[in-house]
Amino acid sequence: MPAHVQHAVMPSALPRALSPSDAAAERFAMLRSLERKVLWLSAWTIHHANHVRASSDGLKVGGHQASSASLATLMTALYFAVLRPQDRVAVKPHASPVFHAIQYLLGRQSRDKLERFRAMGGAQSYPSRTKDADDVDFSTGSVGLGVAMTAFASLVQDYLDAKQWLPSPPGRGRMVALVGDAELDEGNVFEALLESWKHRLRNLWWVIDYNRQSLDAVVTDRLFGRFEQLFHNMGWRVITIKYGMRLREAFRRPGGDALKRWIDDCPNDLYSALVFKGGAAWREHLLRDIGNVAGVRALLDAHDEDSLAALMTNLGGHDMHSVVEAFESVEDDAPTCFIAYTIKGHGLPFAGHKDNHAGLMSPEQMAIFKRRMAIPDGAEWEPFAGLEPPPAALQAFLDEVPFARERDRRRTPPPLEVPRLPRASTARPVSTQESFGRVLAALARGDDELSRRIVTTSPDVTVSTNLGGWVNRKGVFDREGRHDPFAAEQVASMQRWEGAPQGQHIELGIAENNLFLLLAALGLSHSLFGVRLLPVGTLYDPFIQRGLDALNYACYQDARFLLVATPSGISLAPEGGAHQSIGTPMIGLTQDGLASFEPAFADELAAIMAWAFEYMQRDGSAPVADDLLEDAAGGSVYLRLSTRALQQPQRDMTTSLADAVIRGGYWIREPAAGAPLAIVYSGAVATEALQAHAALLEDLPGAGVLAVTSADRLHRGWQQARRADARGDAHGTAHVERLLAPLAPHATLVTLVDAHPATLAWLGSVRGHRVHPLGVDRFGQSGSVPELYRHHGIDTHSILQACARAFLEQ
Ligand SMILES: Cc1ncc(C[n+]2csc(CCOP(=O)(O)OP(=O)(O)O)c2C)c(N)n1
Ligand SMILES: [Mg+2]
Repeated sequence: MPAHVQHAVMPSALPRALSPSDAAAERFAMLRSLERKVLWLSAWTIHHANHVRASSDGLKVGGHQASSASLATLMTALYFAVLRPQDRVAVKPHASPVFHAIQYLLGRQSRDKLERFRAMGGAQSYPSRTKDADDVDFSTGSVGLGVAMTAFASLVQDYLDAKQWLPSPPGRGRMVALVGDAELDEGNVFEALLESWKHRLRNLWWVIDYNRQSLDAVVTDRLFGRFEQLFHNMGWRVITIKYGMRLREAFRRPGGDALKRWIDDCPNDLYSALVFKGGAAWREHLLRDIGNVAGVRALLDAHDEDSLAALMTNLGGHDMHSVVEAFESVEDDAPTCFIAYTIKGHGLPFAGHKDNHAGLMSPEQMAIFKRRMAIPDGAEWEPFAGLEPPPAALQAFLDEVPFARERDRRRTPPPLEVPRLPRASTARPVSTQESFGRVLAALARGDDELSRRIVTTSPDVTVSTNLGGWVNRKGVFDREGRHDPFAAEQVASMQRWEGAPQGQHIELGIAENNLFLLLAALGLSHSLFGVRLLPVGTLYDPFIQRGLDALNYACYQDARFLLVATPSGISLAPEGGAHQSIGTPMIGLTQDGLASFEPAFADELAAIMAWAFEYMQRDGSAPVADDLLEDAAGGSVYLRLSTRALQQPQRDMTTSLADAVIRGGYWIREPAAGAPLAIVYSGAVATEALQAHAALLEDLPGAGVLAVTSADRLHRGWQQARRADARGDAHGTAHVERLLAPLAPHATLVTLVDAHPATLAWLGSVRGHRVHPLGVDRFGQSGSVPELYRHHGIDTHSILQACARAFLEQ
């Protein structure tokens, strides 16, 4: 093991722990018993799922006994001794069985769900806020994201605290991540570290399960010194929990220094191999390397093979005293990283083996393990079977656990009312991006509850996504306040951005992962902290792809936010080929939890935004009439906007028009009954669609133009209607089915979008119409809008050509 972690900042409480009071001794006896139980239940849950429960399809069920064992001590200490109800935790994904075992012991997880681990409706493979029934704070699964999520949750907590909105008591909690050491390979962790330094984040604990193993391998020795330095550089306190009590005791004996040096110098992979091989192998290596140092031989002779193996694996992260002391040594709110030395598979037959990641104990190994745990047959799920303290004492201890003081840790504040949004229409041409900025700026001028709870954020594209007006009025959030020297020096600027605790815009660096993780945290504020926020995040549309996994992660947790992506497509024209987005509407179409829109006009956008602020707050408790889209459950919203200014229709946004816009589309030019042709467009290409239509009218007076405001919602409605059909449910017809009904059965749809043509091409399947899909499927050519539209075949001329071809084919 590397020596550079020598200056382990172990709390100085060692002597106190060695001569504990009776109460403390009792507490540790309880904690050690529970640790044993947690280890047993996690291993058994996985074993049961793989070996006892019949697999319905012959596929392996899986689960991670070794990764779970690695965290059994640390998680026992945290949940049963250290955490308080207001603390929030992201658990290393493959320690899910440990988490569920702890919840089971606290009476918050059922035996039935444990028995159905990884089965439909059972405890989830990785802790899930939305799919698990027990008390998951942050979902995990895609490594690195849960870790960073805690940083942004702490930022949200500070945001609420600065405005004195945080209910007190309980006041601020600690945001805790249980981090697999290989999770630190994920770049997003470092993006979050840097951002958390900028925001001077606090109440943040990252507990690194330093078992020196990843999935495939043992990690490089030289790596960890870098990490420790890095945390120091970012202003974190680092507490290394390296040796257990037994080892520390051995170090004080003659020969102990040499033993310590040997351990510190031992390469990670050799240490792991010896952990796996056991006592005889340790003895052989130690004798060969340091056997001639005074005292070493006697020190080794004092141990038989089992006790030598136990001594050499007595690392800090498996030593309850060391772990609890380390946690309890922290009394301030400084961000703290605990590097806990652990062994992957500790206490299991494959401990330390480099191939143990997905390793499962065989039935024979499990039988031996079960005997060692003193579990009688049939008592595998009994909470206290095989433990020394009497069940009543264990239960009494559990009843007093500080974390368990509050039973329901999820909050449900009531929704905020959404007032009428300001009219955003103008007589002059305007883009959806500009309209978005105008709606927000108008909201900022009001002082209603909605505008107080909107919080905006952007990864360094605040100005270029038109948030400037909003920020000028609402200010930038800064916990400690920050003056703008440009303003003080009276330098003329459009952006007057003082930083203040009251500010409602959170500035982020460019990393898009951070944007989505902050939206995830802001979008769970109601549930985590009891204060409802309406987060609005802006970025350039193509860079959704940079943070896509984090976006998916945010949606998976059911965080609620409004994502505004602009500019988009090739319509940004000379701004640059590298910033074009082609596939994002398909992301909008396929991303669960995200209702996606691409409006063309300002009045459509205003209707969608008003709906979005309400939709973001729904939780299924208020029914929605004719709810084919399952809108009662609510969700997040994605707006794909454009910088291209379009001539605006002069019309009233009636309730029925707004309703159609929200459902996903309306006839902006009604077709005649039995019309053989319709142009269908989405977004900024409305102008070309309408121009082509006007040119067609002479020859084809019945042709219509269908405005698609949400391909996503049209598609979803269609799918839901098909599913209802298959079930034999009486159901409403899908909106898209109704829209297309007037057309002739043999009609052609010429579809048009500044994005991949597949976005709308599926419309032909709704009623069996022929489709000519126009769109963009080549990336990166710069030019003016007319040049690019011609180049990609989405200009008026190309539409007319497609219409003409449609007739030749009919
Ligand atoms: C983003 C992502 N990539 C890959 C994986 C697959 N994976 C699951 S666990 C793991 C290794 C984890 O090692 P570590 O974090 O050290 O945890 P340990 O198993 O050692 O406890 C990998 C690569 C994943 N879950 N997420
Ligand atoms: Mg590891």
